[in-house]
Amino acid sequence: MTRTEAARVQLQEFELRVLHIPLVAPFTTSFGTETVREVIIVRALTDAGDGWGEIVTQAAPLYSSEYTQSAWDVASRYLAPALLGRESVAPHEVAGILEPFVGHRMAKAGLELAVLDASLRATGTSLAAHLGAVKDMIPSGVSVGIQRDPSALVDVVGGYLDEGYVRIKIKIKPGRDIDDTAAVRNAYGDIPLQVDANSAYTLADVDLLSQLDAFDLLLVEQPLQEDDLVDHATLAARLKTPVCLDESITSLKATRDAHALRSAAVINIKAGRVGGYLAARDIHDFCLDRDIPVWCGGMLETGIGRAANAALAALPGFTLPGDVSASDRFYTRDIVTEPIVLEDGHVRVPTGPGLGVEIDRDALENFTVVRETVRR
Ligand code: OSB
Ligand code: MG
Repeated sequence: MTRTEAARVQLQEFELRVLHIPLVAPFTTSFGTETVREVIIVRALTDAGDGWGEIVTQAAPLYSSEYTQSAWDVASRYLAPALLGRESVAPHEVAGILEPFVGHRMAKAGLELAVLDASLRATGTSLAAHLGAVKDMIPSGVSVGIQRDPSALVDVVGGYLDEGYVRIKIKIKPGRDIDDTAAVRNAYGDIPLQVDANSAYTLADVDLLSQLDAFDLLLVEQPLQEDDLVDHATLAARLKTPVCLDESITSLKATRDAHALRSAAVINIKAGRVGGYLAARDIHDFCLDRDIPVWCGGMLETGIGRAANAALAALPGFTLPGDVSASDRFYTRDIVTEPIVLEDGHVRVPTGPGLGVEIDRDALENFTVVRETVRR
């Protein structure tokens, strides 16, 4: 694996924005429905040029404890000032500088990405090359929200299969699990299929969850709570379907613990959830060494985070298709000039410097609802 250096940069200011971007269709999970993507976009202004990042928090603390206002507050009050207080910063130092502040990993990840982008643009290196990517195209899966009823779900899934997505993930929750899964399996035969519960069950549901074993799923994602590593291990021992963790994997340490406890056979890696793309790479490396399959999760990223996810998913250990789908799966208008598209079921890994995408300034302005600059 070739991994390249990133330059030190002198940070001058961080510009933070809250964006409201309409979704093409409502997205429903076990924790709620979104119709607009509320997201924080970060611009790092440096002596070497600008860099862009995305804080993937959602409007409310339902998927994780972080949410827009918590991320905004901690980023503007503590994280950005800590970075701006340094004479110069290299991307690999960002996590250490922000380490004293407990938690808030999505906020940290967004700032780190902006620094990485500025630094890599300055040296002419792509994020993919910097992380150690070995592919130029990655297979693309799609995460499908809960629909009105199983037959509506079958229709929506059919649309994505027609577009060429190579793996389908459906969201489930109590009362919308076995029948939904059966409907999709029966309609489309042996397509690569998996389910995501977003923590909607408890160990008391083990008999119900074992009914999923009949559907030959790739995996069941995060059936139990974020801190239920022991219960996930108990459940995993009772299921034939591999258990995959998402919410529980908050760090390399959590990954180690989950592996030691046998809580999961598969790991979903999301850079935001683990505090950044460099921490995500470390988790990838740990899993690759131990033959633990990983895949790249998503948080309805804009073109900024989506480009970075494509780079991450090109690392050699990402052996399962991830949730890195085309931009038009969520958005009619993205905030980059060349949004990710689906090409024969795959998405292209950007090769330009840094993120390898350019910001569509008009779109960015149009979707901005709040803006603040944090100076040295
Ligand atoms: O659990 O993977 C999840 C979206 C928001 C929060 C949590 C999750 C998701 C998705 C969508 O499943 C993934 C994507 O396509 O971005
Ligand atoms: Mg998930």
